[in-house]
Amino acid sequence: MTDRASTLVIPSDFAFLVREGLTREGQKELLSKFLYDQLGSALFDVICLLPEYGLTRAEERILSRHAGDIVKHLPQSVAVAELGSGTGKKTRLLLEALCRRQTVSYYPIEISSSALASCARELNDMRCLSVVGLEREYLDGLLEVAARRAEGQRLLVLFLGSTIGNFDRGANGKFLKQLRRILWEGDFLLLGADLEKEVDTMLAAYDDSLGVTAAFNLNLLTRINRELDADFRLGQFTHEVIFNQRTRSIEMHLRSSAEQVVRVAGADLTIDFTLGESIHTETCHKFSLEELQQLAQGSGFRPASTWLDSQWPFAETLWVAA
Ligand code: AVJ
Repeated sequence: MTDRASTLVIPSDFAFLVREGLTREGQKELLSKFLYDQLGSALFDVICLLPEYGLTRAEERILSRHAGDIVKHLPQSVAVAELGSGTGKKTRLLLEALCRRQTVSYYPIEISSSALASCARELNDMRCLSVVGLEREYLDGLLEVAARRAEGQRLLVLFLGSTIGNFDRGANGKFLKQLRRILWEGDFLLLGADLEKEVDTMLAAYDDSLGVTAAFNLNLLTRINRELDADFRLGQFTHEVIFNQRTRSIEMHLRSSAEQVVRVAGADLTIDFTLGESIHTETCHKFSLEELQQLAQGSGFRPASTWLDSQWPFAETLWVAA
């Protein structure tokens, strides 16, 4: 791999968006996609192994148990595009089921080149598969896949792991409508969504006892220090997780434990923090089944089927573009 991993976002873009988020009136904010540089992606892989973070294992159980069932809903010839491939481990379960009936073109779309590379490695031995990775934003990548599809071929879009939860409410519907517009009627979306559960369970999933999620969150500041020549002192910020009752979302914050001034030279920026002021770094919305139903219908899909896990409330839902 080349060292492009750390410059996925053209630096000026990164600088611009960091500047915009940190100079905003009221709540300071950094976009959660910036959590996934090479180190952040590796830390997220560790998060998926934490006892408190049941989400990934729930989805793996669903896919290993029901992949055959899911595939039965699909027509003979489908190409598969995935938004945010991660390591490819979960996808493998589904692709194996598909490969029993056809050769498969698989297009992982990822802004993290390190994740893209590990996904390609993970699936390397699957002879029935051709993998074309796209280092793009989701919808840009999907437009490209849609343009390449063969005549008469259906698309199956995978959007797993409850990444949809990273959108604010309202923004998720808008995103799904945009996605729907790229698809043809009869194409499919397989959406993984983490469901509402006991508040303590949700909080612990994002505030684990080993401190891996704290490191994942704080890594964003090291990334800004490194890429934008900033002087965030990591010891002066703490990882904080809250459940926002109004939006029914977990929120990750980095809270300043001192009154301080931080310089971000690469964004030509000097920021004041008051004691206790926070930067909002991620929203992880938790869904209800009714809400998913409404989201499907509101964005031009017809929900075809839903699979649940018996141990951790999580839904895998298959939608058809209507
Ligand atoms: C990858 C966005 C699904 O929201 O649960 C995990 C990211 N952040 N722990 C999530 C995450 C902190 C994760 N998603």
